[in-house]
Amino acid sequence: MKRVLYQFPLSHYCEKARWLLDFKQLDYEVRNLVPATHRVFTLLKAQTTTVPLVKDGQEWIGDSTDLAFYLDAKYTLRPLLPSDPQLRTKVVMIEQQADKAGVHVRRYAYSQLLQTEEVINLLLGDSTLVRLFKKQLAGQVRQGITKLYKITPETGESSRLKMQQAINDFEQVLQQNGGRYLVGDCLSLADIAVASMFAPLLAIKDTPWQTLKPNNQSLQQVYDNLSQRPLGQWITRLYQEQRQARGNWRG
Ligand SMILES: N[C@@H](CCC(=O)N[C@@H](CS)C(=O)NCC(=O)O)C(=O)O
Repeated sequence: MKRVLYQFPLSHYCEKARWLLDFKQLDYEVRNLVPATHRVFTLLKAQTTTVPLVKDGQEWIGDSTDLAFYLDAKYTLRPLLPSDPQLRTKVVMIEQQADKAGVHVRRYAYSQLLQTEEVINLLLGDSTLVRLFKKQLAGQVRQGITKLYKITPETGESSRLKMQQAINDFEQVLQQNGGRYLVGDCLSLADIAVASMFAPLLAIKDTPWQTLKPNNQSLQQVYDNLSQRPLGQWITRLYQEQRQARGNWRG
């Protein structure tokens, strides 16, 4: 039976799921869902309201963290989590911190970019239905996202600060571990989670965010700052050396 990833191309949690599946060298199809209407499907299949959602044979996995544990238990080659208990605990902790930071990256980025055409194109895709009703759908999706993620100039700014704090923290962990990986001496769930959560701010080639260009000074500063810092350079290098991004995010 086919393995399928249901996703939003723009979502960095979906990028994490794609990377996890790619790392395990598993074949899968990518299917895009339209925001808001996706809930009917995800609730029905996995009692969840969010994507990524993965179908693997008879199994439905509706959260990127659950997916990592599921994949490691079922496909034991190329482990995502170390077997050493101490390292494993560290990986789990960093992964959770990354997921939390991801909420702030998302809120800040939307506070700056939600009105742009590029974001709407990525959110809505290019189906016939979308082409016919793009304007109405765009308005509704923008409104829905603003409400769901509580996006205002104030929450955006507060998320920017929390994001910067997270960058400092992860950078420290990276440097303490020698600069190559966050935990131990090989790629783990921790690296994949942190890199996926911050990748939207680096406009890396062959990622969904390559077309999102800073449209104001605040965002330009955030991009410049991250790309010049050790964490940003490490993420960019990880993408070049380990990600082999294949453009499969398009679905
Ligand atoms: N903890 C979840 C978070 C996933 C998540 O927040 N997904 C967002 C897209 S970035 C989503 O599906 N939002 C739609 C909604 O909540 O209706 C995971 O790691 O999979």
